[in-house]
Amino acid sequence: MLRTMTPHLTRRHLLGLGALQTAAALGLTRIGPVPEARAATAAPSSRAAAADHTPALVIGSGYGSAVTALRLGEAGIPTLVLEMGRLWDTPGPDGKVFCSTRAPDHRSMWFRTRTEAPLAQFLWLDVVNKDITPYPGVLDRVRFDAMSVYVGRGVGGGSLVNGGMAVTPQRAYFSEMLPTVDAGAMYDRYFPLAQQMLGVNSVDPAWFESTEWYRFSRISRKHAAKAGLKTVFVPNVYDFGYMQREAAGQAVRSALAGEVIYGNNHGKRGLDQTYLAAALGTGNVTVDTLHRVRALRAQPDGTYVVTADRIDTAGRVVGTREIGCDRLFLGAGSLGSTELLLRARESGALPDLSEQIGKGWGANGNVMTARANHLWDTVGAHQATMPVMGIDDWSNTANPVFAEIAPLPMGFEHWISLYLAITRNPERGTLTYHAGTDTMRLDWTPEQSKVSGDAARKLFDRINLRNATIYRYDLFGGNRPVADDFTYHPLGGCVLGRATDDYGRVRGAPGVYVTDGALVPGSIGVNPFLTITALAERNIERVLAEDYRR
Ligand code: FAE
Repeated sequence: MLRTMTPHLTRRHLLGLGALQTAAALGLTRIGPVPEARAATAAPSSRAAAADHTPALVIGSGYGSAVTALRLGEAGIPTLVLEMGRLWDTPGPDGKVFCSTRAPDHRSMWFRTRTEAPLAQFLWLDVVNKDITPYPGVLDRVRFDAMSVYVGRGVGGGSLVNGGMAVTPQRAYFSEMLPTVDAGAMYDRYFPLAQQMLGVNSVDPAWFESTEWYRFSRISRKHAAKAGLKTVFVPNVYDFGYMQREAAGQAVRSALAGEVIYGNNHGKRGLDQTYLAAALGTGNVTVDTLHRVRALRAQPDGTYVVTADRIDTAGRVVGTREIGCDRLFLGAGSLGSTELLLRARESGALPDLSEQIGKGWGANGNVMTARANHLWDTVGAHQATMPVMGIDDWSNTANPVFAEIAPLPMGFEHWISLYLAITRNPERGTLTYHAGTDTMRLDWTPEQSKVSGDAARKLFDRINLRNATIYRYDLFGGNRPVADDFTYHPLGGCVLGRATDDYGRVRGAPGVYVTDGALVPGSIGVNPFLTITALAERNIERVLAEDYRR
């Protein structure tokens, strides 16, 4: 089932979407290659991939992986993508691929018996989370001692569950975080390329001003302005033309039906409809789902072997595969890629990996907070789930904060203004591997999170003071007005220029590359997927030009 139409569909996209639909219809865990697409590929590879060996292997199917798979496929290199989650393209008995935030079921979370939504309570009551049957659901919450991390699972990674905000970082801060990257090339070429490929668009300002669905944003804008703060529109990959048709009753509702963190059935351009569809359309890319990579090792001839467990929808390991590859691209996300490299280093499988693996991890300064409005400042029972506006106080050197005005689509008036603040937190944690339990830990303390929480509070104290409003204490558990102990934006662990060279080549393992959010050193000042995509484009271009010409 095609969830939404991508604009400017190329023949390659259509071929790839066909492969996705075929796999979904037949219930296959292997997607592609499409025979027609192979024939249409301009530069067919001279090296066919043997069953247990592939020229290029990509782990994960999020932003970094999807970019890498497309560019490898276009270059005619047979590429196998291994993704631990499932393909999200088959409707359940209710006719929908994904469940909504208001009625979560087994599809919502990765092997849980109860959902673990970011907002745990309402009026201090445990009414948000629901009991569910364990299943490879689309959202995971990875819990460490003092921080938990939300990630997407499935073909498309985080693009399946995220809020779609596609934000370009401030150039000065980008250069501060990634000083060895040529910012000119990024801002002139790779950010625009990523925007175009991901289908980034913006809400029509006139519609925004008039629609009931964004009343919550306008109220927060008014309160920010009263405190002398500037707001900006934030671009998104959700198709706003589709959203306007939803509002007009001409299209099936998705963003206007409470769908977001457990997936969108329509309107959102996930990677399975953009980069991954185009990658499959090259005819050189295959995706194997429900394959969880557990180990990597080097062969004496300079190739690599990956060990992957095949799991079923009950979570049982139903087989194990050993797959050889000439080159290995890690795109399992900040946590996934770092864990694989740490385990390989500590187990002696890749002993020459840098001591920098695991370092430089950060939560992008994430903080959620909520304010209680006056009775006359209604936020509306109807709220679109895609945020389109942020309070931009990043240039305030005393307390830089970029705070998105987040929806809380409960279907009734609740007078709550909700925010996801991104703060400039210089604290970094370290990921470490413990062989006895075969687990990865995050060395991160509540004090390190407090730096983010305090910065967010400074901004919202100011807004509350000017508007004579207060925080909500009933939403995050423990009577807290801010939640700084979870993140949607895990970054770092294999930082560019430290654990890798300046293009993601892993130090101490020639032919192994990191492609994802693990490259970004803990903070980027805005929501990160556009940066991860643009950086992956830059890196794979260089790798194809240099490493494949040798
Ligand atoms: P990611 O997209 O996480 O993909 C990694 C993939 O690897 C996943 O599909 C995993 O299942 C898979 N994987 C992991 N380990 C293994 C393994 N061992 N074997 C096989 N497969 C594996 O990586 N960012 C924005 O810019 N804007 C937003 O509006 C936004 N909202 C968000 C809302 C939510 C609820 C969440 C969770 C995140 C949000 N993010 C947002 C963050 C964004 O989705 C995230 O930065 C990117 O998805 C990270 O991209 P990566 O390529 O690093």
